[in-house]
Amino acid sequence: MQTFDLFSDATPGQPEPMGPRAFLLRGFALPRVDELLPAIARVTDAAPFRHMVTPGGFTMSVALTNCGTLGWTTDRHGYRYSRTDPATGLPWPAMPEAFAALAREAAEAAGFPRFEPDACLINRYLPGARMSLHQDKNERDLDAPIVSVSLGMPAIFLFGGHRRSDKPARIGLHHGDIAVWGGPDRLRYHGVMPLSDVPHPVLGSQRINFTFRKAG
Ligand code: MD3
Ligand code: FE
Repeated sequence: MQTFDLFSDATPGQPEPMGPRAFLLRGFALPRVDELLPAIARVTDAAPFRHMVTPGGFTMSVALTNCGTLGWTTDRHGYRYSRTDPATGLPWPAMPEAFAALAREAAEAAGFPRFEPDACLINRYLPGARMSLHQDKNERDLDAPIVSVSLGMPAIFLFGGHRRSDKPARIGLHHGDIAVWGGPDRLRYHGVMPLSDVPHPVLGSQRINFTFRKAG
């Protein structure tokens, strides 16, 4: 069953600019949620969420998995993209067609036509989980945008500048929102504030974010 929020009968809003080539597409994923949730379940049945360790030796509060040709991983040796799940040695699950189509449409709406992601990182936040300020720079093709889909509980996204010391803006990300970053905004520092427990009617006490990239 599809559930709707107060604004779901409004025509989709214009992309909201967050930077020169960074846009927030409020509610863009809502018409697809009924396809996305079973697709996520198929991925996580084959490659369950797990907490990885950073090169500095900290266990991440966010649990993650991947689908697509390449998956993002971290361990004591560093961050990298891998064709296989380190837990099983098997290839990551294929990227569901519903995922790839949504990522392409969102990128196009934000001015990045012909986006063909080969990696989809799926992050799961439970209450208290956070992501400290960082840059995403393990991808070979830094000209391709990043597309991020938020589902479940809301989060406060921190959108910084090109130096770690630049004071970040705080942006609320809600169920169904998609953000797209490219060009000069691609390497901006960003993070997520510790998640408050405001259970979502469908997903409960969790936030799921999936991020599409061209990594190879
Ligand atoms: C902004 N994930 O997995 S959305 C990550 O909500 C990550 O799980 C967050 O940061 C999350 O690396 C934030 C994705 C995102 C990705 C790349 C960006 C935001 C970005 C690059 C530049 C600016
Ligand atoms: Fe990131």
